[in-house]
Amino acid sequence: MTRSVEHRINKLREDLERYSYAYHVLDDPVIPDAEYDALFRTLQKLEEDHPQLITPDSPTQRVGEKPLDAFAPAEHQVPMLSLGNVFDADELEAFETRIRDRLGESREIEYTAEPKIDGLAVSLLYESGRLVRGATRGDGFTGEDITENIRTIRSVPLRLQGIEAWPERLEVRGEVFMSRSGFERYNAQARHEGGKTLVNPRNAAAGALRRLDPGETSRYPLDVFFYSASHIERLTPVRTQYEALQYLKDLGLKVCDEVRQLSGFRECLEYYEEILGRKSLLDYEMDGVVYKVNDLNLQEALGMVSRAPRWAVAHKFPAQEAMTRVTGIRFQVGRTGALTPVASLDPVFVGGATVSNATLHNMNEVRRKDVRVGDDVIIRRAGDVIPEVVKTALKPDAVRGGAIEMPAGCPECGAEVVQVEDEAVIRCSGGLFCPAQRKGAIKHFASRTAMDIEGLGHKLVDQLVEEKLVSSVKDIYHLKSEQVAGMERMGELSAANLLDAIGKSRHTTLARFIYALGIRGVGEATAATLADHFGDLDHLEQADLEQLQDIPDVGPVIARNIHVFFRQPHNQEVIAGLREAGITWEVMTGSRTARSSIAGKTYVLTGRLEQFTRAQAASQLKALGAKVTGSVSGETHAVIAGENPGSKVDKARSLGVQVLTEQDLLEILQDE
Ligand code: I6G
Repeated sequence: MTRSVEHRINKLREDLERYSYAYHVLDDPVIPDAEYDALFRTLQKLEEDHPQLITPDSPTQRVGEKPLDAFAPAEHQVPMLSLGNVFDADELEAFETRIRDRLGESREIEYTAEPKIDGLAVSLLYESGRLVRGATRGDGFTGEDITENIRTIRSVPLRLQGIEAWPERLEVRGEVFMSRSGFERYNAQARHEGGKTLVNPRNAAAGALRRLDPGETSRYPLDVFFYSASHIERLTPVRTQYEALQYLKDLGLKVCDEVRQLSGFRECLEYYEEILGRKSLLDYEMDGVVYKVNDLNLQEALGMVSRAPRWAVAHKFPAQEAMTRVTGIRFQVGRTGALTPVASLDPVFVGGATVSNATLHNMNEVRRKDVRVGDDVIIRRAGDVIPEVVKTALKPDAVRGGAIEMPAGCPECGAEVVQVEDEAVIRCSGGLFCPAQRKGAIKHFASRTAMDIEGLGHKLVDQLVEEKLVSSVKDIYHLKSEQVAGMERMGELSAANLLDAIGKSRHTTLARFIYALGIRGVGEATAATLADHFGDLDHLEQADLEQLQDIPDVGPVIARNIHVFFRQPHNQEVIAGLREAGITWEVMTGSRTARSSIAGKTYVLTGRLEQFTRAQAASQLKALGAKVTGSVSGETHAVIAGENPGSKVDKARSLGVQVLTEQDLLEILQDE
């Protein structure tokens, strides 16, 4: 009896999967909805009567019953990178030129081109063909485990289709989105039922994917396109991006059908223009197109820069614009003291959201655009970036207010406002005495991509600073629950949760900690590069300007910011306080400096070198953790002698210190 039931159940599951695939992935239904529903109910009934036969990948098991308390962290096996952008034909040509130069390639480069969907990046893990995990992008290294929510998306297979043996592990990346038709249908239904309507598909998809109750997520019409895979171990090797996408399709994973193979940047431009012309006819929102070098070997040869692949780029669509009126202009003080002029606007709906504030960036822009209170203006909103005022759109008879002047004092603390020569930005000189800067630094420190202290939101930070309970980031770790519970909208439970989150943040990564310090110009990618390079904070703190500048992506300005930051007594005191409060991270033994065999050894350079100046050679050695000094002693590991070396070589010989040639130096640098 059970065997025949099992057989029926398996057959129903297979049929339902096939019908669902035809409907949700191929967009080509093969049976009427009512028939599908009837078969689904039959399966449900059989499983109800024989619960021992329920398996997690049954079509009836998409929606888990229990809401979660929180999303668990999900570490990505391969980091989720970001994409560089180009905005016009010249920038695209430059992208291609960079690739050709790097590869020394004179032939046309082949690309794949596909829409850049305006959704949320996700990473899905299949083990032996079964979906075992779904995660958000997060900071690129660790996201949130949203497996239960991903399972509710009908176009995500819970079990891969078989064309041959599945790879043991397959990690696929894609974009979750809400189709325009799904969005319209949802809103029509909501209006009909007197429920809440959604504002735009992107925010709706983001909100739906972050619901703790998968039952709630399943109410939204989410969809997905996959665009890349890693851990492919298969019989037939995949040689190109295009073949990889074909492989994903063969496994039943949904791939956008606008993907093309193209040759040279001119064909990419044609693709861009063509798809831009008909983008409103497509059922999904997109903010550009993505080109990728097709040949996977070339992708590998090109590698990455700043956590973005050199072999791919997003070509963004022009931003969306609207007209409105400026009702006021105020200056907002950021965490680095920069005063940003912000225009308050008559609210206007643009690019799927209502906008009532737009940035004017800096005083140079205010003067150049000559924006005044009362002016009609054009504003622009593009993707996730803050809306900006593009220009005035004055009527001929417009009566105008006075020109906007740079404020003499900081609107938050009254300190003098200064403009550094050659810099467009004006800054409050109050430093961390300015409450806005202090609040900004603390908010940044606690933010999700920094120390990730859940519950320490902007309003609470404002209160804690105003009540003088927190004046620097180290004070966060000395907060008492009764102090927190006394704040507005906080109770004992939320205070306990916050203290718990603060406790958890004590164990972090070096990259997050460096980023959290808020050094000007050091974003997430640079912080990760610094962590990777130095392996521990002590090495970074002690690094000199040359060592810092030698790191890819760290130019002279950022190198100076880092150098100055670690030499300020106030910052040293805060870092010491944080360490005393128990903040720890793992020392990265795999870092370039830590694993270098010359780290800690002392070298002396003398004579004229052929390949580089002595200063360049010194800084490359220092970048690997070596010391370079001017005089030879018993501590010297080796003297590197160029042409006409002089007395240092004699001294080395007399002390028994080895003397190396420029060629030896090149080999050392290459080996490391
Ligand atoms: O964010 C992305 C969107 C679309 C991507 C991407 C993509 O391909 C169609 N591809 C890569 C390689 C990355 N981000 C890093």
